[in-house]
Amino acid sequence: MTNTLKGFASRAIHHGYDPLDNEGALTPPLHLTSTFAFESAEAGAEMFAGERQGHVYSRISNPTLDLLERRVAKLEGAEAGLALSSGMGAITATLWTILSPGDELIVDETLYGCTFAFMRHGLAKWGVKITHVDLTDPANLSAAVSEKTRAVYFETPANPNMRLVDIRAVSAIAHDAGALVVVDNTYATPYLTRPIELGADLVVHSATKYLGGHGDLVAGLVVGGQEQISEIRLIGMKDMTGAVMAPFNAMLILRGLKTLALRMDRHCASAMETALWLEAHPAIGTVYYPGLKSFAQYELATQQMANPGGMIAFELKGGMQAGKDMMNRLEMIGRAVSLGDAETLIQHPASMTHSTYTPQERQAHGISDGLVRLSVGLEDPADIFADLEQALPRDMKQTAA
Ligand code: 4LM
Repeated sequence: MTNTLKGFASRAIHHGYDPLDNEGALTPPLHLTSTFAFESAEAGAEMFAGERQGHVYSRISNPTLDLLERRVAKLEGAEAGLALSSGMGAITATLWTILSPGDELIVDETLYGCTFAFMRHGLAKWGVKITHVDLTDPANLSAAVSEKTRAVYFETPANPNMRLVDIRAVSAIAHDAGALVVVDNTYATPYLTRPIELGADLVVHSATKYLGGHGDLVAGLVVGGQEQISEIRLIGMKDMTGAVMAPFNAMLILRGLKTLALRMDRHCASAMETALWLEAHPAIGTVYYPGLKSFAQYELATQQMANPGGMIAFELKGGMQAGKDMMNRLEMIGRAVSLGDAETLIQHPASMTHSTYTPQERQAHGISDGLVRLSVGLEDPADIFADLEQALPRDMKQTAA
């Protein structure tokens, strides 16, 4: 019954778990164990040989992680999932598994700072060719793919400048060229966008963000086809990175998922209000938010995203110094990296999350020095506006509409 539920929120609460299988316990048990006892020496050997199902050791699998993996896979419309120690753990384990020296990885222009560093300064060192292509226009991918292209990787919306990529169009071009498509769905979550249903092969997440939702853990997930996920489990996770998720974190994410739909509705509603408020403020230059009519890819956002999300990027007319001054005056809004928490958080990508790019790389990749990133939290929107209002340059203030 729990596996046939149709609604997203119902699946996020119930999928894969029946209390009657666990003495009626409403909340799934937390399996704090590193290893698992074998019924016999022969049974253990069979498990190692892959001839018998079962848990062997928690770097490979664990029942608490298993429930989380099945639940997130279901929410994403994927066959299988794998839980890892961080978003970077999910990204590195996935790419170490699917790439070999000599392969080309085509990636969008804009990526989260550590993902960019892993590819440009890490993977490239091991003989993988990294080619940046502006994927906001899928035609650019057609021109760039070759028989060496093993995979295409992008974020949508991209961190930090909110660029969108048309998942359906890019997946069709990549597949025609025999390449896999890997999408980082951290910003949108499966509640707003389901890349697998649009043609992607693998979806990675920083579960640290909206999936966990409470700023109390670091974790990652990858979902996709059963065969590929098994390979990532046994190669990228078990042998190459060891980046396994702690069972306690899996339990916290299972708890976070129960309110994902509710939280995302509130994040989106408050972010929409905040984006409109910012756009109307005389001290603010450009606001990048997929729900604004002024957003360059507004049409794509309405097709691909159920709602425009909880993240906003904007520039102050006074440039970088004005942005820093504003951040320093904030009282409720937290000056912190990360995103997707109950608390509204603000950060400066050029000097924080994207300082892994050189200044020249930031310029070439559309990350301006004046950009400020806001993760709109779950507080009352009036308190968010009041804090922004008192922090913005005083001589340019206007009364909020
Ligand atoms: C941040 N982001 O932006 P772990 N993918 C995306 C991300 O935003 C992040 C990761 C992967 C931020 C962290 C400090 C789109 C992280 C990496 O931090 O390894 O769980 O995720 O503020």
